[in-house]
Amino acid sequence: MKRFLALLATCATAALGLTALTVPEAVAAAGCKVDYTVTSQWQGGFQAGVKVTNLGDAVTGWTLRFSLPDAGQKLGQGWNANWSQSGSTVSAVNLDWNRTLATGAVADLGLTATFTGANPKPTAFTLNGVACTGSTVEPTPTPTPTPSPGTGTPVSINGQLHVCGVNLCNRYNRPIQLRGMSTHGIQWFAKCYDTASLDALAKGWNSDLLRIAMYVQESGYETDPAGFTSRVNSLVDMAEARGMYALIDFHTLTPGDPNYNLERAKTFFASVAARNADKKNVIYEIANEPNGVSWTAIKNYAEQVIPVIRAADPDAVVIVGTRGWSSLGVSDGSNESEVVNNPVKATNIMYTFHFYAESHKDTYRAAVSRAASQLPLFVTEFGTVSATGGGAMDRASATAWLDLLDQLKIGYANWTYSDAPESSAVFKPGTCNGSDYSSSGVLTESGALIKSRISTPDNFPTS
Ligand code: IDC
Repeated sequence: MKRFLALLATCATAALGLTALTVPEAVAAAGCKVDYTVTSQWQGGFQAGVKVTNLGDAVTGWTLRFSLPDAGQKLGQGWNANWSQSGSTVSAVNLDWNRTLATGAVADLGLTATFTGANPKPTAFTLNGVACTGSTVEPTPTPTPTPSPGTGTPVSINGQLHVCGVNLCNRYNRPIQLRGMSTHGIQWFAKCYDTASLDALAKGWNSDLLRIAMYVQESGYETDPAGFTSRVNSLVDMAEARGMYALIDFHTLTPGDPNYNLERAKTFFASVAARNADKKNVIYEIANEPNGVSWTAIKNYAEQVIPVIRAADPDAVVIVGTRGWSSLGVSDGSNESEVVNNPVKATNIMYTFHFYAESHKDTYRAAVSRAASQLPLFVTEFGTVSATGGGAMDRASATAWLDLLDQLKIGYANWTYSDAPESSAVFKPGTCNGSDYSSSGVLTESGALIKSRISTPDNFPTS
């Protein structure tokens, strides 16, 4: 059958008088099937999943096209492909990691769009120019492989990460959860991040990531841009050498409007993105906790900083802070809908959610539960204590949070991997003067709980 189709293709090529040289590398698929589902709809907008099954020969490089029947339908954001719209035609071109589509394989794409009329379903789906009418021809079912846990470090197993729908996916395009630690302000606690402490974090703690909290104010980046950029880069290298992901946190806090630091952010991210572009372990967090500022202003900031990162490092995941100290707006009396209804115009991005277990409970958990089916979320910072970073640990709330994040496969970093004299620190004061970062004697109450949670096996899927 395949040979017959190949022959047909050859005949068609010959009949059109084309030479072999004009046949693009991405050959036409012989057939395809599209499952298009509106997964949520709100006033004037919707999100849809588009599953494309290749029923023809394997292709390396593909373009999906379809037509939006209503003039009011306009593409917003798309993921797992490069999306564009011209007139009523929408195109989705493969990304590097999903360019190969074997016979029977599925490309799982998604998009958001606005609409004004009845929101009819798209029509005239084609894959590499071939109509996707394949609902009658079912591909030979390929058994779904059982995920087998990989051996190696988090980075050697998972490789370059990307956002897939609402999840963070590894190089096998499987959702993963990263669990790890945040530094304290590197301007104050530099001594806590040396060979011994990072060895312990990677091995004794089995941490998947190191969040590098580079404060911008409070004696941080603004006082010595070159010095802090270089400190961040060397921590990225130390994480990489130990197989951990590095989350570069542009730790804005006061003032709360990230636009106050817009020019600094552009300068900083242009530099770190160019320097680390070839690494697989870097994730960019562009604004720690916007506060006292609208979502629109945060979104404007993101839409100026993200292109700077993309220009230098096109495939890295970028995480965008949210309103109300990265509470998805909840701490300002709003909620996730302001983001869902007005997402940042960029692909391969996630949104930040932060919590402190003693201060943020059921209302916040409810918001995360709702938002998790609509937005890619990453808890880049959380504490088991109160939002001051101190006070008693709230074990019940912290456990409820961590169970929820595990269940939703939402990645997280705990505040802080340091010996700061406050209950959110995982080490007792003075620990960073020595070289023991693993024994139970150096841990605070929060440290013991957090270590027990993040050191369990990851079982990252490898197929
Ligand atoms: C706190 C530190 C504290 C420091 C203060 C400075 O724990 O030692 O003096 O910052 O601004 C956040 C922030 C984070 C805070 C933390 C605890 O992202 O910078 O760290 N927190 O207050 N958001 C909610 C809580």
